[in-house]
Amino acid sequence: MQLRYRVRLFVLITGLLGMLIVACGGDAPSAAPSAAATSTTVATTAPTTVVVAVTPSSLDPTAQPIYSDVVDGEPALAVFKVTDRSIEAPEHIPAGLTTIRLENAGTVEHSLVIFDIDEGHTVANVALELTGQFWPESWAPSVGQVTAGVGESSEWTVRLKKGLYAATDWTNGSDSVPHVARGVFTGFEVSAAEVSPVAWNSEAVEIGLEDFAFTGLKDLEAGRNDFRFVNKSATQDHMVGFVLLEEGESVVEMFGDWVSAIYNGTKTYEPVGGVDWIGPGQEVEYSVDLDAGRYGMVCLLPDSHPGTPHSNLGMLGEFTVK
Ligand SMILES: [Cu+2]
Repeated sequence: MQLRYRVRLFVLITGLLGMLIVACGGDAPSAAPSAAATSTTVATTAPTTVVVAVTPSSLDPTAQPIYSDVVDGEPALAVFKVTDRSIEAPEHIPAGLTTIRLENAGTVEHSLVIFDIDEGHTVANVALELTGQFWPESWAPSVGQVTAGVGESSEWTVRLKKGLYAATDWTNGSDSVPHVARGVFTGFEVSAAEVSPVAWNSEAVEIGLEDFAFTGLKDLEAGRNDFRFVNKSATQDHMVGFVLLEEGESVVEMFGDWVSAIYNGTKTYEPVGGVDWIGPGQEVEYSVDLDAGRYGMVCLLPDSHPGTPHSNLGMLGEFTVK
């Protein structure tokens, strides 16, 4: 588990460094993460053998519906079943508070990110952009990303508004090819107005995501904890990653100089989940079971310019669960 997470974060950070290099070149104003990095080298160019699938993965017309209507004031549930080559998902979802669930039916770890696409752009545009190592933030802001191991699921809740959305996994497979280039993407339409609006969970612990700090952290009780992450930045994507700290460890020591730490290759830690790529102004809900212990909260996403991880800029926190 620890090794897996270290490798995954290593892939992330090499992606960030690829982006930094692109950004310094001055030709990527949208701050594009590299989707081509591997776990052993810092790749700065896209694989040349990628065949881009430009149509959404096909849906099995006989499959059971995987969108459930709202029940008892709860958010609706939309299930995204991700394999190594496709995403099976609802094509239409009514507007409103919706829980997006990633079910990993593949043979490797998968992530699921959702983009809210501006008019005039398509799902294929998003897939091509990500395959070419560009992040489509100026015309398709992301509304969150979660990750799940083989046979596992992970979910978060967002308020969907009318429009076209893309769902994909842009992270690399074990062959260093981004899953999006293998056909792991699809699109869905969110229709019109909410029929009966569902409110955010008023009991949730609200965590503010600011440039560059977490606000609202407090000590919690063991068990299921409900959070609402509110990105208060006008320009930056942020994430919340939970990590379990061992006796005597501090999150600043662990992540305060994340770029150096990852290249030392000596630090391991216990992942406890979280939500990545929450776009500017977005708010999401996320629930997680926490055992008693000390936890760190980290944002490892890159500053738009020059690409420094937010953790290096102070976006770190600690709390205790009793
Ligand atoms: Cu951040």
